[in-house]
Amino acid sequence: MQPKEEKTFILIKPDGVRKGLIGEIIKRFEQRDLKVVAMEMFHASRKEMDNHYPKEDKWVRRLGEKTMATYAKYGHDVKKDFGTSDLMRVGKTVRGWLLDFMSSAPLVKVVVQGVHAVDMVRKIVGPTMPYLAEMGTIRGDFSNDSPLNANVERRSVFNLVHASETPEEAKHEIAHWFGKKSPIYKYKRFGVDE
Ligand code: IDP
Ligand code: MG
Repeated sequence: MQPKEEKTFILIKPDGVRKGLIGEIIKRFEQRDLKVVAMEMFHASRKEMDNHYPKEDKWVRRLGEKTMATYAKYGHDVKKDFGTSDLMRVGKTVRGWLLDFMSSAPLVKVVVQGVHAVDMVRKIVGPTMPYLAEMGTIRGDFSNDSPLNANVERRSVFNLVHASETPEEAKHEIAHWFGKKSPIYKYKRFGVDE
């Protein structure tokens, strides 16, 4: 595979769609010379979202760890909100909130292609927690959500966009959301491919 054929997967989350940010979000990938090669609006079922997010213990535990770290940082009692301090159980609860949120309104699925597409898109999107994301990133410019707030409200962090974290994750997610019915396109982009 040529470096500029690297692809990554993006989902504009319900908050991104409902804030009217579809165009703004896609613009930021395009302006960084990434090429949109597939795109569609759809409403995901909870089951589809369940197959999208990894189910492995390792991923669920990491989600639990992230949540517990926020509780420790702000001196809050994880047992009070979650009824447990078990990493897997906390992770499973947060994963459940994520499935509920992601199936609550339409999403836009996008595949973009370009050199270092996976890392470049993560950089443009910004880190997971909007309140920590730098201005200039999508999450830093359009949201101020924090897990402190989200966990108390028993919902996932609203951070506008999902983007694959590794080329392996991108491969799995592109295969999951784009099949024969939703093709990936090939075309030459001015200034990039010629
Ligand atoms: P990412 O979206 O930046 O890749 P992940 O760690 O993969 O972040 O987490 C998936 C999603 O789970 C996040 O985008 C966010 O919406 C949600 N999330 C992560 N940590 C928490 C938490 O502590 N409370 C509520 N939701 C969380
Ligand atoms: Mg992730």
